[in-house]
Amino acid sequence: MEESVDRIAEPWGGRTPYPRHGAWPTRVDTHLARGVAEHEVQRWVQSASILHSDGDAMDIAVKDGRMVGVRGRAVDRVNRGRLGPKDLFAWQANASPDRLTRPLIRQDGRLVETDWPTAMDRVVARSRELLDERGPGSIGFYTSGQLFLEEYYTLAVLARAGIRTNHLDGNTRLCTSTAAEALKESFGCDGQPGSYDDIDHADVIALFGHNLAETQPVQWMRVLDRLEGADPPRLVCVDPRPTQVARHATVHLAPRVGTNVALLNALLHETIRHDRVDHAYIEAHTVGFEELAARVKDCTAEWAAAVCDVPARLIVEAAEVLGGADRLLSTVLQGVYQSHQATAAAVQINNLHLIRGMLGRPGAGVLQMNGQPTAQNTRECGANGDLPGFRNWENDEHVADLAEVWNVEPATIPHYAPPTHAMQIFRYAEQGSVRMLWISGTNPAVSLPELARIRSILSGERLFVVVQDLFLTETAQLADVVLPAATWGEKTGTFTNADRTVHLSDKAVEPPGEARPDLDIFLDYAARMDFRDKDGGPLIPWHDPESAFEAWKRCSAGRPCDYTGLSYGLLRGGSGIQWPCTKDDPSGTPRLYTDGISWAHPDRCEAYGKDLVTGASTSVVEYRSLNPDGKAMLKAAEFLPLHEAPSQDYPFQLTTGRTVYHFHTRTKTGRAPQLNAAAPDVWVEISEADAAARDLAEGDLVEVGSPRGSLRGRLRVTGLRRGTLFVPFHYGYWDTPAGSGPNATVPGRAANETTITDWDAASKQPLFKTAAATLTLVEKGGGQHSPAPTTTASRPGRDAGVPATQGGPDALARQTTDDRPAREGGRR
Ligand SMILES: Nc1nc2c(c(=O)[nH]1)N[C@H]1C(S)=C(S)[C@@H](COP(=O)(O)OP(=O)(O)OC[C@H]3O[C@@H](n4cnc5c(=O)[nH]c(N)nc54)[C@H](O)[C@@H]3O)O[C@H]1N2
Ligand SMILES: Nc1nc2c(c(=O)[nH]1)N[C@H]1C(S)=C(S)[C@@H](COP(=O)(O)OP(=O)(O)OC[C@H]3O[C@@H](n4cnc5c(=O)[nH]c(N)nc54)[C@H](O)[C@@H]3O)O[C@H]1N2
Ligand SMILES: [Mo]
Repeated sequence: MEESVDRIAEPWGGRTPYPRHGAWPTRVDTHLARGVAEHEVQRWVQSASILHSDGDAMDIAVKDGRMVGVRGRAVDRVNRGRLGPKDLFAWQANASPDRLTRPLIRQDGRLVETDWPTAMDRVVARSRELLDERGPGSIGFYTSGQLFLEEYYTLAVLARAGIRTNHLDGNTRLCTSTAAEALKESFGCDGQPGSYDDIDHADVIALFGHNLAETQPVQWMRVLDRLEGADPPRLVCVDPRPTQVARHATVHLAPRVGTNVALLNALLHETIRHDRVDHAYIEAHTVGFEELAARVKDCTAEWAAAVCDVPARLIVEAAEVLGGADRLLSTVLQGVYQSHQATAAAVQINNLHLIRGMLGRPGAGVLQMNGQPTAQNTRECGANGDLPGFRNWENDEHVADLAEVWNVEPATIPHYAPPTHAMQIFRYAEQGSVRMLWISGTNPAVSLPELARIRSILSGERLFVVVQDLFLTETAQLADVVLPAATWGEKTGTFTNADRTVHLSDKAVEPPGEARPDLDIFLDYAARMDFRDKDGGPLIPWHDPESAFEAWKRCSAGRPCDYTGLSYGLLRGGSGIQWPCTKDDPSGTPRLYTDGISWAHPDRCEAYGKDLVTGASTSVVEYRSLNPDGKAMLKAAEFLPLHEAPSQDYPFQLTTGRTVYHFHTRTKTGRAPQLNAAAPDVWVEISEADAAARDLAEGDLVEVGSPRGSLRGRLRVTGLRRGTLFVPFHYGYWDTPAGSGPNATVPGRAANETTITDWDAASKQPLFKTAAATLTLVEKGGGQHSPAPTTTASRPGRDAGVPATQGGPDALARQTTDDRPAREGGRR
């Protein structure tokens, strides 16, 4: 069957219901530029989306050397042909006239165009000067979760063994460092236990601080399809906002922001009290149960109800649903990772699964989610605060093994202290010990907390800033050198989604002007710096994406993220494949820990763990005595008061996040007309009760203030919990308002003007979700509406008279489904 659907008005498209344990039917979504017919497409080039961590596989339509559309790949395990609104429309940004086409350097205070040799010479000259005068610790790299595996690996080698600096991290610090930390704390090692296929088999799906509907819309389609099929799952949603997930939940808990640990401790209390635990699993595979049981002994539903401000009866009900599940799937994301006690809370969700034995079986699994499309690769390649291949920086054998792969002396690789985390790298830049910061694929002048501080650090005289991006972003405008990068669709490489599925993305079109793939830029720099291995050969002998991938395979061999069975050839044509993938099992691995816990042994683990409250490191000696046999670790945590609680002066709790139509700082989605029109400007969400109490209404212009700064936006009154405000963080200075040209600026609307410089003790992830704030009326709306979409969590309350969000003719996408009834599936 074929249908045309306005995918702005209907972000999730039509339903293809299927039964529990059934196979998710295919539905192929296609969008082509207006005026282009399908038979005119000259080539379809294989790729996957890089606008979230789902890994939606798609083919890029090419005509006359230009991208003209996209089509979902029916053969792929992740999406079976479906695409979300961003997947369908954001490719248009590649051809934006705002793309950087030549390098820029700062001259007499202004950025001026130059050629590549001049720009690179400047970067190399400053690097050499700093290495001579101040040593490797004066150079830092801040990268992304949006480049390709081959690029991160190259960057990790050049930074760690070329420059020999410890200051290399990704914006994954803001995104999934808590996911990685929680997995290390519980399982001794990073690596996603579950699989998206668990959605097919679960009878209960619990989403903790995860707005799946808007942030991985294709997996939400899968949940919706199951909800309409036979034997549907029950959903438990923990989120202060009335998200689509909350609206479909059997139990929706809307706790006070920052109280996840209290709520989870009560859920664990109820689970243990009713003995809904798997004693055999606990005995065989875990340590620490007694301590956990003791810690949550007094955490009754009534106690948590008071802390979290949710009815005790709902907590009991949620515990019954979770405890009664035959196959429980939980997902966790930023409502946990960017909130108070992030790691402690994420670990309690692992604990719930471990004590219930809900792991390593179809439908029973945990997804400690990723956010960014390639964040998994930043982590596994060691372009974040870890060593490549999940090697333990405190274990000399792991360092020696890495040194062998790179043919360098172990002492070459800095491992005197943990790799420096991003918040600390910026602190060093602020203090002046880091003098050069190379920023690739991220826009910290909008995405880091407390922007006034970030702007001042980046624009300071002392710091030499290199920015590698597609556009002249808010960050690039503060740089000393700007390097124009080629991106998705213009370069080849691989990346891995949140359930370990590796996809290949082939080059479809030429990059604009002189823009170059990030890999080429890093390779060029390494060659100019003349980095050598211990025998005098080039430190980085590879020269293109495929040879970089082959080099990474050697580094991953025998590690948890083993890629040795994969190749570009194997990844072309069919579905993406889940690591670990070895020559013996080239079909990949659906789930980890199917057969017990495999990477927690003291000799094998990636980390010895931390105290969840203070972040203090556990020593190897302590680890060996706690966990000599390498089992999963049940780590308990007590609830602690918020760092910044509402007060008389700042009565609201401000939380921030996303909408379905935009990606981050909108450098791509803001340049796709359908997406931009659906959510063109910032807004402020408030609850009906708070609006009524302050005589505020839809469309009023308000100012939200915190001790750090303020922003202005129009109000949207929703079913949000009272005492809370929500602001999307997508809107920086950059804008394209009609008639004012591509680089018009709108100051004072970024959420991060207000957020706090503070982070989780264990994962070092910043707390974007919990700031205390004021709200003041600037002017009444006078009949205006806020620009917030009506299709999502920002749906207006009763009688607001807001026109429905629609896309019109340019937002139509074709949806092709199979008419045969859904089949019974295998239990993979
Ligand atoms: N459309 C879209 N999709 C994206 C992205 C995007 O920018 N746009 N970005 C991608 C990336 S990098 C990421 S990291 C993911 C993020 O994906 P999500 O984590 O799903 O997105 P957020 O909106 O940041 O936060 C999720 C929810 O956390 C809730 N929350 C806030 N504070 C708390 C709290 O204290 N407790 C609980 N339980 N919940 C709380 C918020 O109400 C919000 O609905 O999305 C990915 N997908
Ligand atoms: N208040 C608040 N702040 C937040 C969050 C929140 O929920 N609330 N979420 C945090 C999270 S989870 C994340 S992931 C971050 C995201 O924050 P950022 O990473 O800063 O956001 P993006 O807009 O994705 O920035 C990516 C940049 O890379 C560029 N780019 C894209 N593709 C390529 C490429 O192939 N090569 C190169 N060189 N550049 C490329 C884009 O043009 C863009 O400028 O924001 C964090 N900040
Ligand atoms: Mo993220």
